[in-house]
Amino acid sequence: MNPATNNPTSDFVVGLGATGLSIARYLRRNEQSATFYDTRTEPPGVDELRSLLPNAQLLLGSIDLPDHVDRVIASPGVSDSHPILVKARDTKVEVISDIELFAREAEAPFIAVTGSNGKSTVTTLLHYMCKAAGLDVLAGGNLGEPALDLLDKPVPDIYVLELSSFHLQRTHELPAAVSILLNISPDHLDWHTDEAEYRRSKYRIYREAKSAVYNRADPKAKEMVSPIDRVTSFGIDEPQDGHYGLRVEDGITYLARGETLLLSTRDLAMYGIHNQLNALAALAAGELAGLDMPSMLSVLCEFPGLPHRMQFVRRVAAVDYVNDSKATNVAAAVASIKSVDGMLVLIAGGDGKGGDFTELAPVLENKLRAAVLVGKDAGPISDALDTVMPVYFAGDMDDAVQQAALYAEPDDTVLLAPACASLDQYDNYMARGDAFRDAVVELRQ
Ligand code: UMA
Ligand code: ADP
Repeated sequence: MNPATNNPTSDFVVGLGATGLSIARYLRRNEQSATFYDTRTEPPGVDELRSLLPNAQLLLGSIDLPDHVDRVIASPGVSDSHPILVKARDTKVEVISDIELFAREAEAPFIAVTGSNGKSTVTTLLHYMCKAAGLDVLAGGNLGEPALDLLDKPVPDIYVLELSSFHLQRTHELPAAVSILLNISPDHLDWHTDEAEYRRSKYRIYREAKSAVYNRADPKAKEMVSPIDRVTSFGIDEPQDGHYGLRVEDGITYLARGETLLLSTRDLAMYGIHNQLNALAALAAGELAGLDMPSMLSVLCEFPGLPHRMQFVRRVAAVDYVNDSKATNVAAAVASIKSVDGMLVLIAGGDGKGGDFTELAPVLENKLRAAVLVGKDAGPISDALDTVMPVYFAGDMDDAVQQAALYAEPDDTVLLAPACASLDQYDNYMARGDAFRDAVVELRQ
């Protein structure tokens, strides 16, 4: 027992953001404390930590891992290459995520959702589907509300957790009732050592799953779920018995389970093929969680998608303006470009996180009226688009939208799908999407 913290183990919490504060609340509920640390000298959350745990030790800036530490609980934003975490690993100190603590303590089953893209959409669909089926449900994790804060509420029938690769990398036990891996494409290569490590962290979601949903297009996922008793696949092809996919009958595309047609994609309230896949994955997971089909389908008919994901903003001078600010990596931008019919003016750019922009050019072939690029990685994106010119540069979002309006022709779409994180110019993707919307609202008809 460390007398300074009242803990049976001497915990060292890294990060004073949303996760760090949720860990502080969790420790306080358990009448424990810890040493808190943030790599920044002026992090957020200091005042809240002081009021939650007045006696907790707080260390800031560049320091060495103290000798007495026997467990590190690390916030997702801090990568394993940070010297504190390197030292922890080298000295065999356990490093865990907040999700590991959640999984150890949760008294209700949980559904775990990951993937490079579509996580928030599927987590939210499952949240609403559970509700529609009459279950008491709480959702959180990467979606917004930190997982440990969910434990401070009355125990529900089920939890739905959105998990990032950062979470999964440091989660060793995850006995999810249902685990879902939607897709994997390169992302967060500024956090992970390389793409292989990023992929490995995603597949960790299946390790202790009681049942699993996998994407048929990913052979590695199929291999990873093979030890699990109850597995269901989803994909855009025709599904075999008991699995989910798309079927076309009389020219109409349907979401289907085996040979059973469930819902015409025209009745799906969300937009784009990627959202058809998200809907299929949610249905597969909902079935494994015991939800009834009519409740699940009613949600698919009503849920229009989350803000900043293929969100229609306004039609000006016969041009549609669509906000997909949450397309923060190349694969997401590819999915949103594919879901636009006709010609488009693309607004892209920001912090590319080490992503490879060359995949944008093929999907923009014969579809790009013009690209308007902003932010830190406008240059590399421009290089990658040299086969599908024209490309223009803009200083900020107002400039980008005004230029886009000049280049767009009637019936085109102006699409904000940045293929990059927003953090070089905005607090987050929502602020970027809001800036786009505000600029569009200013346009004259
Ligand atoms: N930071 C430091 N030093 C520290 C701690 C943090 O510089 O000691 C920086 C990080 O590098 C990062 C920022 O502070 O830029 C926030 O990091 P954090 O780990 O404190 O983040 P939280 O505020 O706890 O928010 C985290 C998730 N953020 C990240 O994974 C970066 C949130 O997901 C999540 O909603 C929240 O926990 C609650 O679970 C956001 C996110 O961007 C939406 N996630 C990534 C994504 O979706 O692409 C994975
Ligand atoms: P995440 O939480 O994984 O970031 P979201 O549901 O918030 O995912 O969607 C983010 C963006 O990813 C969307 O705006 C869209 O551009 C893209 N997207 C969503 N679902 C998929 C999918 N299944 N496949 C590819 N891209 C997708």
